[in-house]
Amino acid sequence: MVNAELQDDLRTEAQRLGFVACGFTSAAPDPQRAARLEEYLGEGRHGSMEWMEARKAQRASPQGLWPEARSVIALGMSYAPDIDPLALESQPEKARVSVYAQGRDYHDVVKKTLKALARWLIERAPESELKVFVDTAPVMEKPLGEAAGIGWQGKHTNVVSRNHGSWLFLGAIYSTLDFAHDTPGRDLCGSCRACQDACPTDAFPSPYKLDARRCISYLTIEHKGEVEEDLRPLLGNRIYGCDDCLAVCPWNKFADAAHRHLKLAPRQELAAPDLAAFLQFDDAGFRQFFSGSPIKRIGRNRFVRNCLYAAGNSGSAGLAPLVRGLCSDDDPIVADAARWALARISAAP
Ligand code: B12
Ligand code: SF4
Ligand code: SF4
Repeated sequence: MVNAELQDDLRTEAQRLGFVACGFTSAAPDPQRAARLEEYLGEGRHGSMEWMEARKAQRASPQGLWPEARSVIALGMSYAPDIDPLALESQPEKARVSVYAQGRDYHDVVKKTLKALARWLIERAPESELKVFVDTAPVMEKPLGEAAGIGWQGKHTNVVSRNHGSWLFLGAIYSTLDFAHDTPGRDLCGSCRACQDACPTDAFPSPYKLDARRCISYLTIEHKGEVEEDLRPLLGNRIYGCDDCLAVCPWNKFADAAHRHLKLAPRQELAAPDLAAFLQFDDAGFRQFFSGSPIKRIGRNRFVRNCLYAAGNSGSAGLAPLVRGLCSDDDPIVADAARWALARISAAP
């Protein structure tokens, strides 16, 4: 067992580096966690994210990915906003970019900070080995975060923290060391169902379960083709991700933007951008504007597709000339979205 002093020092170092939450749990398999992943995949709730199915055994438990792992160090970094993320709901000609994507790519910021913490640990325990993860590896970061006590998986399925609400990015370090385990986070959702009621697309078949196929985050970021016509009006002006279920969580009252990691500050020009400007991006302009942003990942075509659905939903005749120009776009999915948007604008009262 790792001595208590090293474990305490590690928590302090995590905090010094900018993680607001740090907890420890076992790397051993947890049958309930594995069964719930199985159920999620079995019901097809992951949609076209085949990579979830492909590495199911590794995802189900830390030791499934790395048999030598003994402990998981779960970490949380705050990205608490200082403005109301829902404020642009009533301004249809503005584009809503979810809070998590308004600043620098969190993958880079969290990964870099995890690596700094990893270096610190290896210097003190050179005989040990570790691996660091954020988001992209087959790791179930949310249930591991809950098991390590940094919060609980709320009814919107994300980890909620008593101190930082729903605005935490998660990261994990798998280690060959035996750390003492923290007490798992206790579910404090109670009778609240604000997130369930706030979801514009009814993406929760029941509390604690998400059907990604209906989630705007999935539709605008992960989904490659055309979005089904009956879902398009529900996207509103959300062009990259969605914050609605997170933003209404009452535990956010304890979140404070002062605890946000310095490198996660939002870019001013993404706070209330005009749809009109985004509709004019060509490939080079898109890549230049979103350099260092997670948005760059989806490419110009999917981004403009999303902006066209939002333009259609705005019903704004002022956007019609730009939309009309995109009806003959080289990308058939963009052209389809433009035709849909134009029809919707024409039909608007
Ligand atoms: C795939 C994925 C998505 C998909 C699917 C999301 C999902 N809920 O599965 C999509 C694209 C929709 C998505 C959206 C978002 N994501 Co995402 N996503 C992931 C990813 C890569 C894997 C998640 C996963 O394993 N899903 C599989 C299912 C099985 O997991 P689950 O939701 O945990 O399912 C549990 C519950 O259903 C529960 N359960 C089931 N039945 C029951 C019954 C009861 C009674 C109870 C109590 C529980 C329970 O058990 C299951 C297993 O624990 C993680 C990163 C990672 N590697 O972990 C990020 C991650 C979850 N995403 C994150 C974020 C920030 C978002 C968005 C907020 C982004 C945005 N603003 O648009 C939205 C939030 C949408 C939402 N409400 O979940 C963060 C969440 C941080 C946090 N505090 O929890 C993560 C951890 C990335 C990170 N490193 O920070 N995401
Ligand atoms: S992110 Fe938006 S669409 Fe997805 S579950 Fe939450 S409220 Fe619903
Ligand atoms: S909004 Fe309510 S039900 Fe949803 S996660 Fe927060 S406390 Fe739980």
